[in-house]
Amino acid sequence: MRDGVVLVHSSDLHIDDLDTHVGPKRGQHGLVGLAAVLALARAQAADLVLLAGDTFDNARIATPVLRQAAELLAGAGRPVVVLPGNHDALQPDCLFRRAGILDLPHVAVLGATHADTVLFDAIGLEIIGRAHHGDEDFPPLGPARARRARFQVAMAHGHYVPEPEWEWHAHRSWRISDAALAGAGADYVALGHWDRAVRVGPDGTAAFYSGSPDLAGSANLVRLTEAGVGVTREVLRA
Ligand SMILES: [Mn+2]
Repeated sequence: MRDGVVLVHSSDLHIDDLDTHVGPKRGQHGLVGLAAVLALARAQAADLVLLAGDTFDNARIATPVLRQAAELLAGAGRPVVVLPGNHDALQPDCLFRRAGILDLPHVAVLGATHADTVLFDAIGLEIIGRAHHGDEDFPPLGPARARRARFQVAMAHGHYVPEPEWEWHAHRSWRISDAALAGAGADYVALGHWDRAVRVGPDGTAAFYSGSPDLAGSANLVRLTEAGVGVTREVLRA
């Protein structure tokens, strides 16, 4: 077993049909972002890739676009853990199935291929996360869980709200509190739902939004070792 584990964390790729989302708000297609994230993982020899929600923009995406995404994932060369977000929530006629992604042996889709935990025994890593299943509100980050591996990473797709603003944001769904982040007990919390890359939460908690590839222009490179966690933002190249 190596000394540590290297992860690439991205989110909010919003892959959509090819003729949409190419205006000023989203200047780069989600498939380009996905290719760039996987290229970064390859260049860094990352152990695995985390996609923390809204990989896809909506459930109506044309099947050929879904197939292109599946082809990129098929060539990832390493495990990929996908957390369904509010834009790509799990549904009975799930887009991940239509894409063929559920058939890829090295791709885990939380809530579909795995309930809420993916264990990588060989590298001593456990990934936990609660998938979105629809529009209903729920706490995206669960309580601390007993460890089954030396490293534990939590994924969550939702809206971080600092303690003083909690009530002001009562209208929002999928709020993530300081208490939830502090109580998660994970070595790293991989967040999605925001387009910008930012660290959030109380001191002593390694909780990061990666931001989207097209707006942040980067992904998070996470190194977990016995000494702690190191996080850097890495520029993505198309
Ligand atoms: Mn979202």
